[in-house]
Amino acid sequence: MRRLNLACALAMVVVFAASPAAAQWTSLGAMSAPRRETNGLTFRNPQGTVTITVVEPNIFRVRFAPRQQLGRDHSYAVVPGDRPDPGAAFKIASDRSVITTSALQMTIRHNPFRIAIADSQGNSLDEDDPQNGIAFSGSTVRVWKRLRDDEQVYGLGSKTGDLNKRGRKLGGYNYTMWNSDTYAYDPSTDPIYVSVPFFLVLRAGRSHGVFFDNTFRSNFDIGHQSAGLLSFGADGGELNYYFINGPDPKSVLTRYTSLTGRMPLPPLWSLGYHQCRYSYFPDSRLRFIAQNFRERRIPVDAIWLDIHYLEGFNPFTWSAERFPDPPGLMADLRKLGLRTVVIIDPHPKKAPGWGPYDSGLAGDHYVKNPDGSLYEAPVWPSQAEKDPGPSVFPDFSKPATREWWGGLYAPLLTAGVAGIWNDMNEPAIFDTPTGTMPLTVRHDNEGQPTDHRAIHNVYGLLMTRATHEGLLRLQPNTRPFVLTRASYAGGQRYSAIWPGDNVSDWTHLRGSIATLMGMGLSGLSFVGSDIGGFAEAPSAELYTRWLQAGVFYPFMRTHTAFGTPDQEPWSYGTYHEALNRRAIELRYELLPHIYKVMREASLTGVPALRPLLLEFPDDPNTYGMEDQFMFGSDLLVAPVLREGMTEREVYLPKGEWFDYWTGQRHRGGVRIRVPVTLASIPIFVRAGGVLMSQPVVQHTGEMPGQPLRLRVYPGPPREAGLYEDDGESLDYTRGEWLLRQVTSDAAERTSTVEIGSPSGSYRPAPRSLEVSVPWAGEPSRVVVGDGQALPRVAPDALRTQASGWTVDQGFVIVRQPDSFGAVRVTIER
Ligand code: MIG
Repeated sequence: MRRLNLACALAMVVVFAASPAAAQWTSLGAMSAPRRETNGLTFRNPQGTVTITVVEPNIFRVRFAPRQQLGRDHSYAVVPGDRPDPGAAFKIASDRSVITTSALQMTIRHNPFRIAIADSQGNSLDEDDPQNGIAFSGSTVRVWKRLRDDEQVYGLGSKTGDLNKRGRKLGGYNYTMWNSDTYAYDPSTDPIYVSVPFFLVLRAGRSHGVFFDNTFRSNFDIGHQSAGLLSFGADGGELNYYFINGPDPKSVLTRYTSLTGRMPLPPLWSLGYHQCRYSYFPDSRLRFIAQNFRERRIPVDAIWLDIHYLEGFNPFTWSAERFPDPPGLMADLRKLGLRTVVIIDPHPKKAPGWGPYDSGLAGDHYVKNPDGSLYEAPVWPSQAEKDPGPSVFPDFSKPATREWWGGLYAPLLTAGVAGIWNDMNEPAIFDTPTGTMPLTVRHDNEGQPTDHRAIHNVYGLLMTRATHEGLLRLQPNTRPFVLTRASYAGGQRYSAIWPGDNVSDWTHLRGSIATLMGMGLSGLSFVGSDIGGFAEAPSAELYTRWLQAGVFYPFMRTHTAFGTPDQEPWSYGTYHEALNRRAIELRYELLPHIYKVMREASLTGVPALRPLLLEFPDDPNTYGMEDQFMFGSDLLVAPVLREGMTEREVYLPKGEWFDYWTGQRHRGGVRIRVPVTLASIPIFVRAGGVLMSQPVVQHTGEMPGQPLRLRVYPGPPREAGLYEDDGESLDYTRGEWLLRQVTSDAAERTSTVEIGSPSGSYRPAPRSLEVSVPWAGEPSRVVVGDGQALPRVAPDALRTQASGWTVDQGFVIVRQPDSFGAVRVTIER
């Protein structure tokens, strides 16, 4: 199976390599003076039409079609909405037009037609290549731009290989967008499951991005065919791209996600640990797994049902034999604090007389052949033991179909399902050379019918949209949880995304970091790879290391393929069970912090799991760094990613850092060597950082009433927001949250931690607040507020006291009831 896939991938690359050479490109040539539009310009000549629009002062949009009129202005990625007048100035001369905003200047030379963008000081950021510029060939459109030696390129969605996309040599163009079911892919497989035609350029700390909003098969050449050129284009549709200014890479992401939307705040339970396999069945097996977690005291929040829970692999059914009482099972799991997530694929069986099939037919919801007949094809239901048959496929590009599909989840929710897993939505089809639908099948395309070439890459996105919107309609005050395999730019609005069928080997563990960081740099914040690897089986050591790295995957789930050995945290003997428990416990200790960072990501589009370059864009050492990462802006994580290590090198950027485990202080700007054991997860905290944590809980339902622990690391005064809400409902969108700012100040003789007055109307259950500060030696006094000195107690006694302080392992810990209001703690030397 694996071989076969590789062979297919190679064949595709070869076919593709031939096409650019064969293409006869027609360049745009000369344009005469443009027509002035609201916030833009239109250029037209016999070859085609170009419009330039100022979206906002930091975003320009360029559209080109080799026709006299542009098509419908429509996007599945860009969030509609009115924007304020960008206040652009236009100067039109005979040979050139210049558009100036408060941040950017675009110069358009008319003959030959070339675009160049500079910042307001005139520093060039992006330029069409003098030789090529915009061109077309048949229905193919493309643009060539200059690529400088010192430009790094990131993003492009879910990709294998290096974080830095420049310099990859695979033959042909080097990155393709065409959602593909690529079981057991390897580091050179491209494309895989998700298409995000967005990239971010970083040059000496200065950053901008380009979003090519075209859903056809597209490709990006990053200095491969010619070292000084970056080009991108698609097999159809318009050349429709946005230039997005920085100047820092975080701003690029914030602006990119102002166009394509942001991840909504996930339910807290979905940030806990998930246990999955292909497949847990029958029901007694699920109960057994759940009981093991609880008896072995290994925290977990969700257990997953893969395709064997279904009757004949048909979505929206239950196997009566394996799962005779789904509501009873799920209620019992819920009593153990476990939620259930079930898989739903986009291929209902063609089964006349079965409700969902019939209602889809009656509503005209299925993809059709060009002659108007139903498109039918074999997917999982064709492999059913009893009564196998072909499937039909919802046309998610039709709004009414999305609504119908969303409604089909009602019985699952009623039965107690908490989350939905959408798989196979590239879409994957069995027994065809391409693995997907014929390019000729018909889609509604929101009222402008088209064929599969235009819809393929958004099929998964639109399925998750149907699911997400359906869940919200059915349970309007519950945050939906959806996981998908395929998606497109903007997919972050509807679901978490996992990069499919990886392999249980060390290369894949290492590769997951670059892939997930690349997804984060493409607007996809809620991501995680299959822990332990999907295909094949990990060694005990590999599984432990993978769980340790997975503590910092935004989405943390173990998953493995059909027929592989058991892959539960206890499947590798008691020694590894203890290590695995400890890794998952760390996830739960840090969950308040993870939640707070995810909430920030939902507001800014800056991903939780992020490459160092996002925090240190001026430091070239970070540009290719993919074996360590940041979680939020305060935690630097350097998991052990190689077998048999006793030491690992960690790069600490300029500034001061604290070892998370020992409190030891390190000056940055250096590489250090950290001794490691099988238990080690090297983590460093940036000086000035504030971490929220809690004692270990077995699931998120146990969090209310737990003490909130704040670890405050002295450093350059920084503000940190402590965010909390009910973790489950949408009340937070109506002000039901608790947000407090923490500032800290370390002087020679005193250290002060100040928690500001709260905003928002949410208040957690009564609990203690524990503030810890790294501290060498013995404090003389600890004072709360304006004067009350707290009693000193022994470390063991602290947790039984309402208030007091102690010194423990390099930290002063101060405990008192959380008033949920402003409070100041002063520690005196
Ligand atoms: O053809 O549902 O990537 O996670 O376990 C395989 C069975 C279909 C592929 C997914 C994988 C899942 C599996 N699915």
